[in-house]
Amino acid sequence: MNGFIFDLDGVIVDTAKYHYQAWKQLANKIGVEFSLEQNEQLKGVSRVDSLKKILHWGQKTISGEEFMALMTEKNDQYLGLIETMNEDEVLPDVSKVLNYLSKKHQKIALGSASKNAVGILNKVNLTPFFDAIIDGNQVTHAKPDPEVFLNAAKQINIQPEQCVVFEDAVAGIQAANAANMVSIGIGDAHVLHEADYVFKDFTEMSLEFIDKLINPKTVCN
Ligand code: B16
Ligand code: MG
Repeated sequence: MNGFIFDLDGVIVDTAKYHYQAWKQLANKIGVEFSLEQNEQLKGVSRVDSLKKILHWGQKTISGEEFMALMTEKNDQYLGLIETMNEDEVLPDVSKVLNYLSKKHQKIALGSASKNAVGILNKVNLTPFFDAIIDGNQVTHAKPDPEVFLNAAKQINIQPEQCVVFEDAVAGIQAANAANMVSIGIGDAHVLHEADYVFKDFTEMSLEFIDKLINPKTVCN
């Protein structure tokens, strides 16, 4: 039996567009420009580090109190945007892969930087697939630190070397590699070149490939 650890934002659901809207509104309010390219750099980055980056880009210095208020404001805005999210927003073939792994009795975990992960998984009705959920509320060191994935492996009781990570962020791929896990990038092959394998999305991943991950000794052409 192996462990399969999924990142959430960008792998299971596309919440980047909601994070973008919420951050953009907040940044513009404090007089900072915020582009889609900058939003790309926030993928996989924690809420607190995202705000630090935005303030740095805008060369703004604020008090600790203001910082906390802005964090709350962004999250409230984000929660409003994802309120009506449902299973229609699950990315293509994610459910097919989860069903297959579950049918093959593999252990499945979530390894996300988001503090809203549990709520989102519930909204899209995927919670029952997960044997463990490690999110931003349970880690002290953000990706590229391997903590989130090592923690997930521990919870499902599978050795790190027998775990596979699906990630859309460079920092997440680096975290998986640092944890000695098989890293699978979901997205652009150039951006995610440090991953062991890269797929544009799950529609490109065959069940034969997943079989190979489940049992590396399986010969697969
Ligand atoms: P929250 P992941 C990450 O989730 C997002 O990619 C990133 O853009 C976001 O800032 C971070 O979660 C924190 O999210 O504000 O909901 O705690 O990709 O690690 O699943
Ligand atoms: Mg992600």
